[in-house]
Amino acid sequence: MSDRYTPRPEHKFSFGLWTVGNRGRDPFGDAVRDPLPPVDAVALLAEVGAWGVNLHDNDLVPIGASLFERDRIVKEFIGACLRHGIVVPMATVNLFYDPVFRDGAFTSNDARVRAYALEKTMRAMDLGAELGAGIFVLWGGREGTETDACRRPDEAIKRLREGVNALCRYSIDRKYGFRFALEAKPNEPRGDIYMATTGAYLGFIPTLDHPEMVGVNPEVAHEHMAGLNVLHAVAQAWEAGKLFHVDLNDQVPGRYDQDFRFGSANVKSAFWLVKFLEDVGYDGPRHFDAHAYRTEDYDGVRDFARGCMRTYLILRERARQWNADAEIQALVAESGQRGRQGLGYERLDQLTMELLLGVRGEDAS
Ligand code: GCO
Ligand code: MN
Ligand code: MN
Repeated sequence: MSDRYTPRPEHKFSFGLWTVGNRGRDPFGDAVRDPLPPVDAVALLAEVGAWGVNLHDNDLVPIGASLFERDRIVKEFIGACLRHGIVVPMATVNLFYDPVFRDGAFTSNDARVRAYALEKTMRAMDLGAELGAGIFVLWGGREGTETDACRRPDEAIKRLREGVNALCRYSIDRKYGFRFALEAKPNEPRGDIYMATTGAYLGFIPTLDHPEMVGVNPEVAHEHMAGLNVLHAVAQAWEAGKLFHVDLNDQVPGRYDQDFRFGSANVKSAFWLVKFLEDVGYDGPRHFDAHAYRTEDYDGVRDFARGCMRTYLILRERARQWNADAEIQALVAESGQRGRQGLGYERLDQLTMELLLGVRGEDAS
């Protein structure tokens, strides 16, 4: 059944293979869902109405696969995407699972690990280009420390810069045309990850050889983990022309890395974020980097994926309603008038809450 919250390709909703394919492992317990082969993930995404699928190199091609095996897997995957009308907007690289990366990839003290990380990323770029991806995300999950005895943090930044510069050169040499989106996270899996916030990356990008090729991929949960306001991070990125991608999910501050369904933990901050993306006309992918609860089977995974998109579309409608609400707009306009002592924000926020809670009818607008 389709209604006005039914996802359509122009909404650009995407999911990673690792999101719907998440098997519910956590540090205390094993997998609860069977593996989801990539071609089945594509079918599932098409069924729920998504537009795109993203992947790490090893979500699709296992580490150590022969070239022959790799080509067979890629061909089969491209076939599934074509059959189901699913595109691959973004590709990324797994520089965190293999124990060789336990003390970092581009920032490792071991030159051989740094070289391997670069080589692995270039192969992942080859794969992404073959699949038609235009965005390449770099998330340095292992680039960090438990003890700062290991290296000077400024040395780590220099190594990271060298790495990103080399990848930009590679994209230029191969004419891939990638736009790199750097994704910050404050911690998990490392005690502390370098470049803890989107703002840190926005300071780093102008120091690169090809800053025009590099932007950011802010994630809701990552900013919330740090106790920050994700809207402000996204807005700064947008204003700098650097919002190349966005990872939507949810997270209660002060908890483990939850990766909840978009909008499920803090509906008000999700609302402001959707309203911003829609108001400014962000036209990149809306990527849901989240996963279903560990209690779910694959029907629950479908519910999870549908829920992410549906919540986004409902909030988009609420944002339009907010923009068209005469009383709300009058309050916004009045707050800029000089001479008033009280600014009326209590009333404005309450009206926003009532609109979100559904007691402010559409005729109020
Ligand atoms: C996390 C990150 C990852 C990255 C992904 C893309 O917290 O694990 O959000 O999901 O987004 O690895 O590089
Ligand atoms: Mn994350
Ligand atoms: Mn992410």
